[in-house]
Amino acid sequence: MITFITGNKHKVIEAENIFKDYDINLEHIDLGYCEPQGTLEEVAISGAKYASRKLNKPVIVEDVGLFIKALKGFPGTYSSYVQETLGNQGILKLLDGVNDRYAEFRSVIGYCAPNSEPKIFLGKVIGEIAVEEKGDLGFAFDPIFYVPAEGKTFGELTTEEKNQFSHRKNSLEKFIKWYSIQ
Ligand code: ITT
Repeated sequence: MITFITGNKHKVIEAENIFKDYDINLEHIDLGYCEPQGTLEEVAISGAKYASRKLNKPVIVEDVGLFIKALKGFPGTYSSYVQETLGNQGILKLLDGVNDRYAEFRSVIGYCAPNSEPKIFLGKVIGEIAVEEKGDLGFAFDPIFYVPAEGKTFGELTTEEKNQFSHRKNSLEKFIKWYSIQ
């Protein structure tokens, strides 16, 4: 049994859909942990270590950032705050008239068991910031994250479709591969 520590129910739905193909039981607890300001990796390491000690169970946590090239990687590690303040419309305004719309989602999974040190797994997906919001599936930045190969935003993809190649799929799959041979 692995416990996924998150306050985001959309992450849980996606993770459950990814884990269902494997023989690993996943439970979910919203523990709330203090996130230090730092890289995605630092946040995942400290969160996983804290939660595994606190619950005395093996846990995973996930820290995500949207990195927009034309904004020099912003909002990156500030993604949560920016989603709550500027929102998608604010990001579209910042990119008004900008041609290079390259962006990446990065997901870092931190895993830790009570008596060991944390490990991290990075997954990415590349795409572009759309010129307008599209789709009402997914959550947060999904309606403005356009995937050229699909011709759609994440907001227009079902959970199953997004889970074929998302940042979360890639980080969780790396974790699952490693975990399965422990
Ligand atoms: P935790 O409790 O797991 O920390 P959170 O929602 O605070 O949940 P993050 O800090 O990892 O998650 O995410 C930073 C921001 O990016 C936040 O606003 C998320 O809603 C958003 N986000 C994360 N994954 C996303 C995805 O797959 N699609 C769109 N937005 C996403």
